[in-house]
Amino acid sequence: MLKERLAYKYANYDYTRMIDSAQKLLASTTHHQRQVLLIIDVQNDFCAGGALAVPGANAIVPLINQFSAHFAHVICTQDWHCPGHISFASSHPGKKLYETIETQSGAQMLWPDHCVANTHGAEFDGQLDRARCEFVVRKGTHKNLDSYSAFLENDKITQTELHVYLQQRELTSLFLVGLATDYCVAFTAIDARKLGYQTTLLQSACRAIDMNGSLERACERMDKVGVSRQ
Ligand code: VGL
Ligand code: ZN
Repeated sequence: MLKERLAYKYANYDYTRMIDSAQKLLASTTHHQRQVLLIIDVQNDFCAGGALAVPGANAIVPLINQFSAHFAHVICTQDWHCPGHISFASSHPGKKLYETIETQSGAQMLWPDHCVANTHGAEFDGQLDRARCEFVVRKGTHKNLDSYSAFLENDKITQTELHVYLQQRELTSLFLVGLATDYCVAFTAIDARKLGYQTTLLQSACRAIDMNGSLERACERMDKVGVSRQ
């Protein structure tokens, strides 16, 4: 009797479908939980009025804020140099802005002084919503070593904390936005692919410096290693 009653009762439940939909939900949740919005260098010096202002930088900030709301994880990077940094033209008397010099870690483009640690220029743009930012990565912090990538500095040996942070949390899928597409965004995306991350550039929320074909070259290099550009 009981068996029949139970059979009747449970006949109303379609367990296969319930398990199936639960698994789907779990799979999609898990996937979402592994996705990170990586906001590259949205700092005053790269925005309007900054020392190395990227054209159109301010226009992407509201879009980045909208993206932030939809990600389970949000991480920001900061270009963070000491005074007299090797990447500053002013540190090399006789050398001009945007000239390339040879250093121990390879070719180095010379930039205006920018993103000096603990100055206004290094702060995040005031319009950037960081309410959901869980981790900040600083790069280029060594005086004699520049870093475009948020993973590996330009000597290709020195690592930031980013890879370890992501690995420990099993965050495997990265969506990149920010500045500048052809430098820090591209270098970060390429290293991300080399380290095995699924990597997507959200191009509408990136802006480039684009000097002497640098954007086109960066896009080619990204395509070659399997960065998805959307
Ligand atoms: C960057 C040049 C120098 C960047 C940083 O964030 O793309 N570009 N330092
Ligand atoms: Zn820099």
